[in-house]
Amino acid sequence: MQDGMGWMIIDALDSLMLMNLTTQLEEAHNWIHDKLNYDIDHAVNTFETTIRMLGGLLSAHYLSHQYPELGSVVSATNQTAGGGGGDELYLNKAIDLANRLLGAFDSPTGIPYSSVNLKTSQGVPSHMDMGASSTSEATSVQLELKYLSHITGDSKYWKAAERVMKAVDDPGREGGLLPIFIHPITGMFFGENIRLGSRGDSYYEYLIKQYLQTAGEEPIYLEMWDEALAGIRKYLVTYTERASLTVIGERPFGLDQELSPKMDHLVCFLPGSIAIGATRGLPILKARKQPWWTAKKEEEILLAKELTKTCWTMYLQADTGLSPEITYFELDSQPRMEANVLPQHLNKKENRLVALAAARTNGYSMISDPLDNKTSHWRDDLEVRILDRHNLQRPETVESLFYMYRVLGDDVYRQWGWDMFVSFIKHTAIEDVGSEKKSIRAFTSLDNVMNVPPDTRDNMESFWMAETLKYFYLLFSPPDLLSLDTHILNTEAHPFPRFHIGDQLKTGWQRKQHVRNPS
Ligand code: DMJ
Repeated sequence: MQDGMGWMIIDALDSLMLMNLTTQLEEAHNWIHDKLNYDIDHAVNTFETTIRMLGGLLSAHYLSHQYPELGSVVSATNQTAGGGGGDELYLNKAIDLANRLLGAFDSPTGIPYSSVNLKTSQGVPSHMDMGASSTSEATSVQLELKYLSHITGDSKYWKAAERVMKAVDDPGREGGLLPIFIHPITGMFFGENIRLGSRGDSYYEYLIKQYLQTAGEEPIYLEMWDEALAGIRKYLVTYTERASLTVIGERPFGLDQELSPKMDHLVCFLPGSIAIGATRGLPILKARKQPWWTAKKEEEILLAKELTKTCWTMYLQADTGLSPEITYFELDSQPRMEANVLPQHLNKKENRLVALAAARTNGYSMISDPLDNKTSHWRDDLEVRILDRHNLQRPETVESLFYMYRVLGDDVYRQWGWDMFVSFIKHTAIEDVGSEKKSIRAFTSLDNVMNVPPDTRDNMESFWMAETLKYFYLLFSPPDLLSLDTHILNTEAHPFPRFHIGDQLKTGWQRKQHVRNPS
């Protein structure tokens, strides 16, 4: 592995294309051409390699074909036969990588092992958690595998992806909410920890995105998403004690046990997913005219707005203006849940939304009121623990700001995004001390966002360039750049086109008939 796997380079490829950074793109292209070799005797994480490497190569392939002016560094040898732009280098590398990754899915249940050796294509179980795989990791490789089947016409990737989805759905878990570990040998969930933070998050994200990916031709995923969102609202959505901020809690010991008021920054992907799920990627004014629009969708949009605001408080609470990794929220001693804030007698749907907003927010008009920086009632609802004060330059909040802005067109999301961007530049940019001109050499994660100046970490995750910066860029771009009614972005922000499923590919499985808990 002398030259490494080029994580940064490949994860950033499509950002370079979208931002028209042609010099860097040419260097990246040449490195991939000359150095990238996946024939290495080394175990890699199945999920991370799929979302970052396979996802990055596939979106570079897509953009270089669809927008040749963006991927304009193709060498003659790699050019598609017949011209028309495009670069087969990315697709060839993607196919080679995917064939190696497929060995991870060769388990008795089809649930992928947590790692895979790229040379032997042998799955490697996790060294921890009794060999169980993370639920979100097993279920967040589907968009990439399915898109590859669509491009190549080879259904083997698609089938591997669908087999996992059947395996996690078969047990028929209450409210569509899954524990965060699942065993690849037995197919049994491991523990009862249910959360939308680490190891749970992108399971939910990929339900709605799988539905959108195939232009609505796999309705099973809309059903699963609707069920899970109802489960989230029933078991996890709660409100803070003073300011009635809407929070997604965790159920570490199962749905019938106590709600934990812990919210990872990772959970902040959720409002964006709810917004594109409700409108199917359309701007809201268009979505409201569609035959499938219902009062429930309005409630979901309300929830997305409330959650985006909560995610924004995670930034606003810190002196750096940047969010810590985890925030704890102060709840009532008996946490208020949506079901118990809604007046029981309400059944007329035109009143439900108003009642929902008013009753939930306990007297505060949280949606329209700006958060007053001078008064502290909302600040007293947030607590950051010593071990959780770091910031890895994660994307989830700006990701949701991007989706909320595209769907709702409310400038407040650009304003919050701009404030966040300024804070990132101020506190995570490392200046080049050697140069005479003031210039930025790199960016870094932070150790403690609550102090100014913050302690830095000398580490930059590849999602900073793949996701966080791309979402900032897209937040301020015109809506026809990666239009959301024709694209989806994978969980690492790599864009793929939506497509029709065709005759060769099919879902191939049905949900078992469980007595599923009504919402
Ligand atoms: C990324 O790799 C992906 O967004 C993943 O879904 C979650 N973790 C990081 C970013 O926080």
